[in-house]
Amino acid sequence: MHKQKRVAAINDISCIGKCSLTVALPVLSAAGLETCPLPTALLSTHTGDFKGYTFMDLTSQLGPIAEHWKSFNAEFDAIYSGYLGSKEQLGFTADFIDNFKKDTLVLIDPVMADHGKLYAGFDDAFVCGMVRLCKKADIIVPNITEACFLTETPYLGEVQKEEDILGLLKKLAELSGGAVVLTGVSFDGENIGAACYNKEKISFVFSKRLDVAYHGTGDVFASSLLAALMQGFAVEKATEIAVNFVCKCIEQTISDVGRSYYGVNFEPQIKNLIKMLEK
Ligand code: PXL
Repeated sequence: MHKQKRVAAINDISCIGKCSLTVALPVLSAAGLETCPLPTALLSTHTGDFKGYTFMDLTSQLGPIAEHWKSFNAEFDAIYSGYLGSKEQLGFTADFIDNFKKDTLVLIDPVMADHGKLYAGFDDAFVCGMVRLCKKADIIVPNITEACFLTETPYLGEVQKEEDILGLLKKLAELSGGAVVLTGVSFDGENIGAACYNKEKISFVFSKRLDVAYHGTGDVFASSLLAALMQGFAVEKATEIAVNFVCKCIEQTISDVGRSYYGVNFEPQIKNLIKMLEK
């Protein structure tokens, strides 16, 4: 008998731009996971680079959806939170975890910043709220910028010193109490990847840095990491799968010039992810 695993994904729908739920749903589904969206906001595009995007906050729907789910005792093998569109949604997500956690892996991607800056609409109060939410996680997946905001560390830049990364990982692990997978780590500028802090053990996975920047790679990373964790891989191996998948998706996108706002072309690479997830 095979019991299908179910994930609750708390994240936004950005209709164009391949990020958040338009990445999480196909990636997790491809991994054989039932994925139940809790949409935090509806946007015409993501908020980076595009001008004049629409934004509809969906906070008022989240409580009633969770209440309905609770009324028939819906259960989740994982809770995955990404882009939370308001401070109230931090509170909602904390309550959702308290109400539904039961043999459940809680993965929190503290989406709020990149390249040294907070995304549009986020402020210091949101960062403090995110610090509190991270305490409920079994695993957090910040990029370097988010990690610096969470730990009140001055931005470490696109290339970092190993001692600074070790210090950052320890602070993040203390802050969350769970495992940490830190993305955007580069010691030499030539290779880029992720650092893993799991039960006091630190490991790194790198791939070649390609001289491009695409939106949504954090979502591709977190979704494929969760897919691998749900498949039973250890955090270190799951990190390797996620780094390799993101690298393949970026390579896939490079020849599609002029589309850097539109996220990565992960779809043609899904078949490779499925292969990587085979045990
Ligand atoms: O990929 C992160 C993300 C998710 N959702 C929205 C965003 C961003 C990054 O800019 O704007 C709406």
